[in-house]
Amino acid sequence: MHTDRDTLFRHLWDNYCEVTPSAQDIHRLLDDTQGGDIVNDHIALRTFNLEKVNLDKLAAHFLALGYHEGGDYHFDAKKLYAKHYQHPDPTAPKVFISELLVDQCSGSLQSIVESLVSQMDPTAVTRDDFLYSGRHWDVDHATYQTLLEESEYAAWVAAWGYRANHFTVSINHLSRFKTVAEINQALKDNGYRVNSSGGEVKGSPEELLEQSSTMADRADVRFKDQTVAIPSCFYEFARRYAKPDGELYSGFVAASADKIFESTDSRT
Ligand code: OOG
Ligand code: NI
Repeated sequence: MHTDRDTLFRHLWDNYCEVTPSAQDIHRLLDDTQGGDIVNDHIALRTFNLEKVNLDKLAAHFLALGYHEGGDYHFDAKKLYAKHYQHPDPTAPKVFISELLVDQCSGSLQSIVESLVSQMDPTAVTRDDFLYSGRHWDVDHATYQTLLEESEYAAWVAAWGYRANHFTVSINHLSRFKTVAEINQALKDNGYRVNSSGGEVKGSPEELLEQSSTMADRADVRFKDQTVAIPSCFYEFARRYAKPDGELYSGFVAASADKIFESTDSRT
């Protein structure tokens, strides 16, 4: 298990940037105009709810670093369940981990996912590098397409495996950009696509969280039979508001998260 949080997040960031060149460019765009450091609000990870690799197995890496469980979230239509984790150190990025409820999916999806996960070394999930170790199975492009028809999320995890699905800039810590709308405008001015599912700004001050995200980059995946460019990872922006007690809200908003999941869906 990791003993050093900064090292883990540095590895996660480097691994994420390998398939998300726009994140580095946007990071630079924000840096250039601020002259300061970018603070990460949160990262997100995805998995299947099979015993070998479920949400709790991923969460264990963060619990070992002193994180504790925050809220939990249900996404019935997408057959997903998620929990968030936060650290007593307020500068530590929060972590949003979701899992596909495989048992609620079709028999064919269940057997595909089970056969992928069965290829995995059972000790891999506890290794220090697991959270940025990518795919532990061989999968052909046709199988990816079959999964895509039923669950874009399942197809994404099958193709990419274990890695940060996105990093999220804390708008609260930026100096020039103050609102999600301003960031969205700057992104569009620079040629990026903003996820517009449910509106470009997700959430509201009343919900204590406003968010937006880019549509995922595309990067090459080496499938068993061929190499194909598919949606990889995206960049997100979050602005948090204070609760009545004066502390910034630290949870997530399920209705917004539901739409942010679609940032890897090139069909929308
Ligand atoms: C997570 C989507 C939800 C948020 O901030 O609400 C999310 C994902 O796409 O894996 O990131
Ligand atoms: Ni997010």
